[in-house]
Parts: sequence; structure tokens; C-alpha cells
Amino acid sequence: MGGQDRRGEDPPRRRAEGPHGSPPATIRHTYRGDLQIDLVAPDGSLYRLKSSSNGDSADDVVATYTVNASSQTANGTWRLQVYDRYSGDTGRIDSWGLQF
Ligand SMILES: [Ca+2]
Repeated sequence: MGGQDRRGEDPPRRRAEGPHGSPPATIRHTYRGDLQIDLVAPDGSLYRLKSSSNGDSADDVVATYTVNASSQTANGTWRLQVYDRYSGDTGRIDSWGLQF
């Protein structure tokens, strides 16, 4: 920005560009309906990407999710939080990422 400070304005901060962040995720699992997936923003805000659903017996989550993260600063630590809500089948996060 440069220029002069203007009283009463917040300092410029980097924000997520545009309204969307898109984390592509690959999670290997033998019963993906067990899984609840949230994106956790640097300030701790949760964005629900996927709810568990006990009727979804397919394997693996390979998906790209779009959330409205326009109120968040992009800088900081973003986490993918996955809960396996049912006993039995298990899995692991293979990869995930973020695009702004
Ligand atoms: Ca399970």
C-alpha cells in the first residue's frame, strides 16, 4: 500500500483472496461415512467440509471442498480435522492442501 497512515484504519492484513478456499483432500478409509471433516482456520473457526453419515459405506474420501473463508486472514496455520465417529473401520489422511 505505502502512503500515509490514516487514523482509525486497521493496518493492512493479508486476507483470503476472493470468497473461497478449496482444500483438496485424499483420505484412505474403509467406510467413509464414519468421517466428519472440518477445516480449522488460524483463529480456531471451524468450517464443516463433510458430516458423518452411517449409510455411506464407500471407501475413501477424494474430494475438493469449497468454503467461504473471506472473513479469515490467509496467513497462519490451517488444519484439517478429521473425526472417525464410529467404531470399526479406520483410515488415514493421505494428503490435503489449500488454495485461496
Ligand atoms: Ca471407524
